[in-house]
Amino acid sequence: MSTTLINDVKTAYINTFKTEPILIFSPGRINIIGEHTDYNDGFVFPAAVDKGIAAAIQKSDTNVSTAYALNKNSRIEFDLDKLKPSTKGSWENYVFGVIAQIQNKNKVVGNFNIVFKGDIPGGAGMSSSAALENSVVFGLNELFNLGLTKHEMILISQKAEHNYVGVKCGIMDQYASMFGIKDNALLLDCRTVESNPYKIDFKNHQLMLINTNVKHSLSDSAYNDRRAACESIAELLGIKALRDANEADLETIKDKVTPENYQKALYVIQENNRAIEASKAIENNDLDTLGSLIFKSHQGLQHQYKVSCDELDFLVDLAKANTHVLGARMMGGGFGGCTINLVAKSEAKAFGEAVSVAYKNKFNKACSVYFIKLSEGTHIINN
Ligand code: GAF
Repeated sequence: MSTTLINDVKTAYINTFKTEPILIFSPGRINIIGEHTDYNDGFVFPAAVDKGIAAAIQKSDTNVSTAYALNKNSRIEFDLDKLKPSTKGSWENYVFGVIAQIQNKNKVVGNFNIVFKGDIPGGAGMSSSAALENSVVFGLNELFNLGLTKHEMILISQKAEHNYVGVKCGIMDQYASMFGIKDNALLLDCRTVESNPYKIDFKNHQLMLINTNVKHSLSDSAYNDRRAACESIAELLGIKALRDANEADLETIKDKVTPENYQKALYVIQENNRAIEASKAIENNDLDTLGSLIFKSHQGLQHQYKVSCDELDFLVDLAKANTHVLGARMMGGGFGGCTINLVAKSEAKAFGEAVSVAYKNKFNKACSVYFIKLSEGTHIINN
């Protein structure tokens, strides 16, 4: 976690509002494997990271509330009694959405001011949005003694995303951001919303992210379309969610669905199994198996679920061609953002440099390489 980030929001808060704020850090996340399985009630394997959102928040004694996005130098005042979704794509929807969901639970929020700043680039697929939502709900819970549990808070964050942002996301991002444990990844069962921590020490290997620095449009609608397709197939199968199906079940309705949707459902069933197998591979310290599951996951996301893009595929192909990379795949919703790579520590820097040159030559654009630490979930920073 960057102390500069914390100092920046604190200084901006004090300069603007002349009082001492509560400080919160809410992390983004990575996901080792289990992509697009969360809204199918399946398994995912995320971890909170040391990048995210720092927020300074305090009650206001005026009759308006203020939110100040420091990265964008954008500040808005609003009336808590007149909240409605703002223009699609605008950052204030994350804040408004959370407040509106808290109000829906008949909890009373008073006027407040919040200043926040993040160090996750937008569109990186590392869930800066869940980090922001969680920082707001966590801060308001603290300020107004709302008595919300962490589980209630993440459901509020998720609903904010559904109703105000317009993305029918699963629970993975909000969960990982809220419940992260230092040095651990969490095997999360998205049906029970309970997880098992796995201490991650890959010895001579490490995780490395490469950001394509692209975010293709239509990703939100494509996301919602995929979710709807999965739900309709589950309905056809007479089950609650695709997590309850196996490949043989799917075979029985093959002629009732389009070949495209069949492949999507097959991907979800297979990816769910891969997430569980990955946890066993980690338990057995079998990084070759873990790596090959990660490559297979990308294969499925690219060809079956069809949420990848040229830039991501290019990065994964480079990883495949490098014997020091055991596994690589796109991470998050898709259509841009980062790849996650399991790479030999001694070769990570050289791999990052080689990829950067090749990517620039191919797309005339820079990619970015991140080495992340697995970190604690949303928490208060004591001054
Ligand atoms: C996005 C969503 F927000 C998550 O809920 C999850 O579905 C992910 O895409 C894909 O695994 O990050």
